[in-house]
Amino acid sequence: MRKMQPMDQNRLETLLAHLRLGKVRYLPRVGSTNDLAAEWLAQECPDLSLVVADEQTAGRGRSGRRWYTPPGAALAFSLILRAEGAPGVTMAEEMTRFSGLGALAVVEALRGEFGLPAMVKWPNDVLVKGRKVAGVLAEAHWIGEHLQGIVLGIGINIATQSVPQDVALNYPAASLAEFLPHTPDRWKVLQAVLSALLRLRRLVGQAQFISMWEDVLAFRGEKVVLVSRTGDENSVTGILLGLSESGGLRLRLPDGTQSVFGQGEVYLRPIDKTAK
Ligand code: BT5
Repeated sequence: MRKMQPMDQNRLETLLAHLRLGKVRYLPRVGSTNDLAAEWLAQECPDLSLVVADEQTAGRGRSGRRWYTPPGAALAFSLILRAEGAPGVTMAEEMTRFSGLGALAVVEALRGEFGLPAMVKWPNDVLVKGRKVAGVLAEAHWIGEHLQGIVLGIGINIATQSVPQDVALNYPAASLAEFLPHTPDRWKVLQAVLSALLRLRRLVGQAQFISMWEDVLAFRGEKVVLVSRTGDENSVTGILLGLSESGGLRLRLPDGTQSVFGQGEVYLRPIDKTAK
């Protein structure tokens, strides 16, 4: 196995200088990059500031679930998107789109840079060959009624040791190394994802963005179940048709009608893998 390239603050700044981000911060170890980025956002850091960590000791998924980032094996980072950096986009109303932005950027990077058949499991997971290689956590931050911005957290499994072994996972997981001849250079992955993010951010409010996202949606045309947060008895089964204008999931229900679901309500499962 190829050894992971070491990183430090200066190297990271040099590596990313051409992207013209805001401030950049590298930490060998942190609780959650999203938490640190949220503190930074509150301190008025510039738009597109970035927190990158080698290891997370309290990485988070949605609804307080855990995200594992062991040292030396994965990518964990959070990009700060200030509200004023995306004119024309009502960030508060577009949270689903921002989860999609992170997932789509990872998909584009994995396809473009590594030729991997990456897909989005709506709304926030990235799958390669049906296994989860990355997750996205978009969190909005407010002062009263004023939206300061969004922290877009992304975790990507790079080397085989990044995949948690002794814990029950909610979906089959894998690392990029399992689909490539060599473990990829995670800093190359970071550069590719950030480039895609910067490009796609400009499109996030447009119809084109939804169709790009829809094009890489996993399980399209297949029977899926949306497991309700309020319990299995409220689960919905249907054929996954695509996305709504706001990035909600469109399903054809057994009675032939169509319905749209928002990301706050449900978890998506293909019909034969209801483990999550
Ligand atoms: C996610 O949540 O998939 C969002 C993960 C976002 C992580 C990034 S890392 C940088 C930033 N800082 C943070 O603290 N978070 C963000 P969700 O869809 O809720 O999935 C969480 C579930 O994924 C867990 O309950 C586990 O079952 C599973 N899981 C945890 N770690 C994993 C890993 N490394 N690979 C695959 N699955 C994992």
